[in-house]
Amino acid sequence: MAAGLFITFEGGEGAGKSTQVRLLAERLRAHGTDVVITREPGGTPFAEQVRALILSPSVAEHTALSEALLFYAARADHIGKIIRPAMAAGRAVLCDRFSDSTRVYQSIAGGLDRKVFDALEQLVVADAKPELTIILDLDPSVGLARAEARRIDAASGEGNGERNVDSDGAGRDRYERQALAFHEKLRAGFLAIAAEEPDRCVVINANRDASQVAAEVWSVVDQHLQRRAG
Ligand code: T5A
Repeated sequence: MAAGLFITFEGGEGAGKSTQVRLLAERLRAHGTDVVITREPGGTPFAEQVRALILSPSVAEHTALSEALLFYAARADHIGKIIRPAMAAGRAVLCDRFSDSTRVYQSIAGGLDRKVFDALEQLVVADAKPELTIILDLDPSVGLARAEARRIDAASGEGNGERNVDSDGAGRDRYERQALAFHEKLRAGFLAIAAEEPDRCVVINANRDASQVAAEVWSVVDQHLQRRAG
């Protein structure tokens, strides 16, 4: 793709992706970089509609292929309307989850054939791949507890409750309701991707204060930018 910067954040539930996207954006903006913050599923009106359907606890039962096709339908719109234009304009795109989440949730943990995943990835993403992926690694029980604490804050009016649109009566979306073993599989899946693609992926220990995590994220991004410039 063209000259812009495309960084994705990946990891399990409550690992701190949205928090770190926001903190990195602040830091890049302070250095004069034009930043676009976006997320998946979502990022465009159509993709947000698909998000509401996929994450709804009341969505009818469906196959892993149907689910993957929905994620890629949303992704095609997101890439075409947001990611490619921002990259062409030389902007920095920070995306909260992207294709690695499909590979982990729908393929590694969900059973979608790897060849089907690769074919969809080639068809929809092609060269619109992130040049850097930060994987926030955290014991899933800690991440789920953080998500739970946020729900309690939102219910008591202290949080913004932004994610409740996707959730059930208890405030959890369809994936957060899965058993711990599923979440352990996700964690192993993200670590396997990082081991397979060390040039693109960096694993960061997310079991620390958000400011400590942010400092390491910045160090990784700074090194990446220096390598790129040199
Ligand atoms: N999905 C997505 C797929 O199955 N396939 C796909 O292809 C894609 C793209 C998206 C769901 O869709 C699935 C994966 C997901 O299940 P979502 O609501 O976007 O749903 O879910 P998450 O991305 O997991 O979002 P979360 O909000 O749950 O997690 P984050 O973004 O990792 O965490 P964040 O930053 O919102 O923080 C959570 C809470 O912890 C606190 C925050 O203040 C917040 O309250 N926190 C910390 N607390 C202590 N220490 C730290 N270091 C902290 N950092 C943040």
